Amino acid sequence: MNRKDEHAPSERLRLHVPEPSGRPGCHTDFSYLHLSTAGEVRRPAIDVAAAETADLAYSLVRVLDEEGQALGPWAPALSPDALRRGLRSMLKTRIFDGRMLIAQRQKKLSFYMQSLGEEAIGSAHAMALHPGDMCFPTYRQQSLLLSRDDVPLVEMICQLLSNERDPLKGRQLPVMYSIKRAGFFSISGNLATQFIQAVGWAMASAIKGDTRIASGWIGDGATAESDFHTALTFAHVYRAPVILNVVNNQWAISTFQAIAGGEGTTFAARGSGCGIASLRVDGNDFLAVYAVSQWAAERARRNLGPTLIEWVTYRAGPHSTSDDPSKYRPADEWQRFPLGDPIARLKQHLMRLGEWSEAQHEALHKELEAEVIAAQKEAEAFGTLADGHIPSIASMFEDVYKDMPLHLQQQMAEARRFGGRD
Ligand SMILES: Cc1ncc(C[n+]2csc(CCOP(=O)(O)OP(=O)(O)O)c2C)c(N)n1
Ligand SMILES: [Mg+2]
Repeated sequence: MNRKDEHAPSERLRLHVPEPSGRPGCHTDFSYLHLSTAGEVRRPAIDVAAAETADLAYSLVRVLDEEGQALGPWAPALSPDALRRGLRSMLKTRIFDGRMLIAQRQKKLSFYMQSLGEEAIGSAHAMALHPGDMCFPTYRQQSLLLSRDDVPLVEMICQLLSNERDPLKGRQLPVMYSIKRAGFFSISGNLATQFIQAVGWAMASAIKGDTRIASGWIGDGATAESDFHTALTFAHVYRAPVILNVVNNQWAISTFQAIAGGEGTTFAARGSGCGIASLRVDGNDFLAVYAVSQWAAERARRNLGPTLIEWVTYRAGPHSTSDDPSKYRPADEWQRFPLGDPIARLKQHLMRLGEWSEAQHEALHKELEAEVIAAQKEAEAFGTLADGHIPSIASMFEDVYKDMPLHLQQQMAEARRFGGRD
């Protein structure tokens, strides 16, 4: 054998390109999710070392079983009133999303993004936070706002309509709210920035000796951004008081979560690899979401460090009003998703406890629908995109500098000359 033969390659090299197991017309095989049974996964001590949570990054914390029973060490002690409040937040979010979607189709707003199927995550997480804590959400955490009593629906709808009462003056895309008093940081369209901002804010809170914690949000797809990894390093090194939420809803527009790296491992495992306590949790289980959020918040408040949580869920609607999912996934995929519908699951649990009935559910649905319709009517009186009641062209140039510099004055005059209305 000469030297050349010795090093001859035995196989042509190739790359692995992950593919979803289902496509339009072909059912998804959801065995890739690797589920645990309800009540099975252990609950570690609050001061557990990050390295000792490694197994929790590969299992799935679940509380509610198929029959609606709450099982195991993560079952939280929530009163029936608190559970009914949670159900109300989720239902309100779903009804709000449904109405705003129709309003977009009626051209009253330019764009909308639903959180259909993901309502438990923000609704339960919000219950674990304190006033003054700060969330750095993406565009799919409206349930964080809709579960609060101090954010009027009219204010949210005016933002969506970009009308004259829009607190953001039409400068943000609809759904990109900014409500500081509600602990809801301005949504940035640049994904993954939420994570570095949340960690930075949490570090600042600790530097100031404050008691407020941060909660950062990211989707499965956006974890592929370098900001995600930078945020984990800072959070780990300085033990920042932050909760790092990864919402794995299986899709990033038309891209399956495996393309962002969820195939051979989990998104939660990214956290434990970085020395951060990490858990993978059933995001459609209101009780599991509350219990794990509460655990992570307590760790942050007690200077025990950051926690990364992968919420496993399913984006049941299109990515946005500009998307058509029938092009890339089976139409009935949500019905077949093994973690079910978060609203139906909490409803079933409450009914099992004897604390809820079909009649109460129907009445709540009607009441919330009337509330959303009334707020929409009130907000529309301040204008919609369809009737042209939008902020003046001048508002594009205002509020940037204390005194408008000459070049902006010139550009504003030019915009007006070329037909911009005041
Ligand atoms: C840095 C960055 N890259 C790309 C985009 C375009 N974009 C908007 S939404 C989206 C998909 C994000 O998917 P994921 O993070 O899984 O969140 P989801 O929409 O599923 O909630 C992309 C690629 C963006 N907004 N920001
Ligand atoms: Mg996603």
